[in-house]
Amino acid sequence: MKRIVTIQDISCVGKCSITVALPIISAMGTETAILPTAVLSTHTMFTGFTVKDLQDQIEPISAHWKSQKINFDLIYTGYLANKEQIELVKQFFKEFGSGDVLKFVDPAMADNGALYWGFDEEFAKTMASLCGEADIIVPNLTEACFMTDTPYRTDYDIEYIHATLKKLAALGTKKYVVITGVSEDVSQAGFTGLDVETGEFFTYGHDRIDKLYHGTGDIFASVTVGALERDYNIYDALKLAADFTKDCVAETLENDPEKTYGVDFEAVLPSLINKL
Ligand code: PXL
Repeated sequence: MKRIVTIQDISCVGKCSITVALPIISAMGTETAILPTAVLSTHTMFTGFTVKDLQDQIEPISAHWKSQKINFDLIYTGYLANKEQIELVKQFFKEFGSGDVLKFVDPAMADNGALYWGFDEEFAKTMASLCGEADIIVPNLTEACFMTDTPYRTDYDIEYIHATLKKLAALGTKKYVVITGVSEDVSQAGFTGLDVETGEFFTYGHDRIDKLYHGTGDIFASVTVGALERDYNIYDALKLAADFTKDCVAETLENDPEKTYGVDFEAVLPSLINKL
């Protein structure tokens, strides 16, 4: 059985990061190891949340895994709380990421034109350097803009998206750079990407649901990783992820439209598994 490791926080309530990645990737049939970087009572969009930093555990956990000859087919990183954690992940890439191991980075740090609580532009630049060491990156448009010094636009066109993808590729990502949530048909959501090796752009669009929920980027990234581990090609993996994320948003809109945290992916997970 394939085994991946995901490196991100545990938000105990919030339906994001590890509490999304672990159930989804496991249900898709891949062993999912976790390297938690922090424990928060909720994600950072709540007020008054607690945080216990676990970054002093990254090195000893890695050393133990090395001593046990544990390795991974893919390393998936999501929300990282500070620049030091990003540097520790780079070290982890060196130790566990050689050969065929895919390095998949979701630079979860911003949305809707703004950085999340606690992050600044310097953090975004450090995240950009991690993206440069990855094989696949899946920023949303806001994250892509922060990492490439591109003014964020809501009235974008495909030329702007392609230009931003080229700037992302210049960070050094080896295989695919993808901007999530944008499609060639700008009235639609989906994704647009660039195959760095061939220089070809690709895109997929579906009807846009005008409602923002937290953690949808983590759902998207997790399904993509789960599908890649089932040997889907990149386009089919991203398409599966985009459709599933849309279904999760639609489900949540029906159940609990004012929900302030993650989407109701649990209700839609069986239909994802049936599609595989
Ligand atoms: O889904 C991204 C995410 C993950 N983890 C924490 C967050 C967020 C977004 O705000 O706060 C702790």
